[in-house]
Amino acid sequence: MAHNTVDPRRVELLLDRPDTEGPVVYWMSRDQRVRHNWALLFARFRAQSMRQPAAVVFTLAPSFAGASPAHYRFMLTGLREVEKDLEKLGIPFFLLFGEPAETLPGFLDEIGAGTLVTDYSPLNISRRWKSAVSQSIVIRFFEVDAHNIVPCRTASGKQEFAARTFRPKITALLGDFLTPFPENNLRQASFPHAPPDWIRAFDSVAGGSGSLPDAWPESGEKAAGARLGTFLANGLRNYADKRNDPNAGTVSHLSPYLHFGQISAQECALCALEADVPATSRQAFHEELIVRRELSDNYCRYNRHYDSYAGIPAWARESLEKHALDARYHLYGESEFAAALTHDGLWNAAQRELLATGTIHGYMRMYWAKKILEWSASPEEAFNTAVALNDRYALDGRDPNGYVGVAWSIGGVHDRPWFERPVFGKVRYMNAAGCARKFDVKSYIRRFSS
Ligand code: FO1
Repeated sequence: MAHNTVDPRRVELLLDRPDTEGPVVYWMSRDQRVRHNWALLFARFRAQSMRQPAAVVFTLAPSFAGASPAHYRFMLTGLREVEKDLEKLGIPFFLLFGEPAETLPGFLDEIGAGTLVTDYSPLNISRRWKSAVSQSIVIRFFEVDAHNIVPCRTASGKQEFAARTFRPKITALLGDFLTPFPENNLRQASFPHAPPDWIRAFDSVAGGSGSLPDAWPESGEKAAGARLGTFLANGLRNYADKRNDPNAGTVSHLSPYLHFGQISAQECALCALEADVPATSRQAFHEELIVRRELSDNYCRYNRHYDSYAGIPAWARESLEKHALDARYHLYGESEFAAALTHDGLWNAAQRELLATGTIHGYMRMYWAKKILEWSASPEEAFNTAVALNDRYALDGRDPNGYVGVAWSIGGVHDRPWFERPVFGKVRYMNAAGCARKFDVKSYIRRFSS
């Protein structure tokens, strides 16, 4: 690939209008970073070839999928860093308040935009926003997949059944797409613009500009890069054999940065290739970072019910329905789960990890969701509870990875039928004894006891 172009398979033309003079505007949403961002690169290359300036705009939605004020504080803190880094390139950053369809068309007219570029997301809210905006603009509108290494639409044209069927399709294309990013540090002549009203932004959605929960990671592209460096130096080595041990400290802790797009998965994968670690560790990390993460985008792209019980495969739904009337020896509602008030110390520790750190260790996340299935009045209620808790408390929630995590645990998505048992039917079962075989359950419970 030439040094100043973006692979056309990464780019989808959402609105085909004649080429028009005027600034090329990147409507940033999912990929909230300046470096290693294919959508920004595409906008800049196009601007430079048309001898036009580039600009970036972010539309702040008042309520996003159950996000808490703290999630918004994390996001806005990262966006302030984006604004400063864009400043160094002479690229203005604009912040609009309210529904994109109401604010973006007027803004684009105001600055005489000639092209609109946005980044790819399979989520329904993102699709709704883009089709609404498409109705009210008359300039070319491109969507660039800046989140996936192999563009989602290229990896597969249909919903995949499992990692087993998806992995070969990804692997076959990594040669084309797992490549170094072109640099584009040319500074453009900046054009006059009012700075974003950050005070209003923090006050309106983030409950003011207070500090983040102290167990949360620091927000922003720089902190994300530092986190990657630390993980590659200390955690990646044991990633293969300690990945299922929540006490081993080998988790990358990159998922909040990947969710908010403050770091590029492609950059993480490229750096892991350079790391001096056993091949098994690198492969285990690539499996999570590339295959599993892109499989969740695939599920959300091709299954509109990705965040609901209606989306799970027929074999699982039939089996869960067959066992819907089995006795539940414990029953909890969303508020008891949220407050970690179950009878099970291990489950409560996982919920407290979620409340304190904004994430649950991968292995425990499966146990956490599967026990919600076991202790809810119905499988559908369990699904809704798990999605609601994950979206409300997880820093990396409101993300395809989170929805697929729940759908796998409760609905057998990307998994296969197991031997039938009460309540779970043929959905894979997990219990505390299984956890105890993997790691020191007592020390995990101690770590999250209050
Ligand atoms: N994206 C936006 O474009 N505007 C928002 O106001 C916004 C809020 C938000 C809050 C929490 C959160 O986890 C993500 C949020 N996002 C927002 C980014 C969001 O990750 C992506 O735009 C969607 O997930 C599409 O993938």
